[in-house]
Amino acid sequence: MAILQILHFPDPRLRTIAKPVSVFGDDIQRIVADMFETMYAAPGVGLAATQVNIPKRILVTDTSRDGSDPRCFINPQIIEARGTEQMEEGCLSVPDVFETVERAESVKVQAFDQYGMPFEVELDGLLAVCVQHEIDHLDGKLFVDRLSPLKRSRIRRKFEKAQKQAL
Ligand code: GNR
Ligand code: NI
Repeated sequence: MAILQILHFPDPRLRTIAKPVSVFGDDIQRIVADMFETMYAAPGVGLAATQVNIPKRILVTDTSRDGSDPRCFINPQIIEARGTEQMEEGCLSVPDVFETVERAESVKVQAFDQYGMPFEVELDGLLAVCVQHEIDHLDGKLFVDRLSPLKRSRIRRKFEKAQKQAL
């Protein structure tokens, strides 16, 4: 297992649209194991493969806070969405920024597990928000894209400045 490096906004690789997984083999299981290790180490409640520069439609979550609810969604699709909810979100690719985002309150998701087994699940609360946030990553979107243009450009300037100073 390995802890993978997480890309930071505004890295253009975060804009990649991830490709579906078609073969479920050892390489996918290794990616999933590394993603769990990376998410727990961060720590975060979710991680999309795009964030660790793997352009495949894989996401992992654990919203339990004690490591008791690991979930893996491969090729996830939202087949039903209900209600709206505002929640304060953060992102491991946009460190130290927390802003309120509006999303569906509950979602029904169809996906495959890491062994290629299809499943369907209805989610609400933080887990529903988290899965929508991760699916956005797989589509090259970030939660800052859902904020006002003014807020987004302020955040972008802050990160560009920080990156220049790090050189
Ligand atoms: O750790 C995370 N917390 C979080 C809080 C509210 C809504 C979404 C998230 S996901 C985030 C980890 C992350 O960046 N996943 O892509
Ligand atoms: Ni994120």
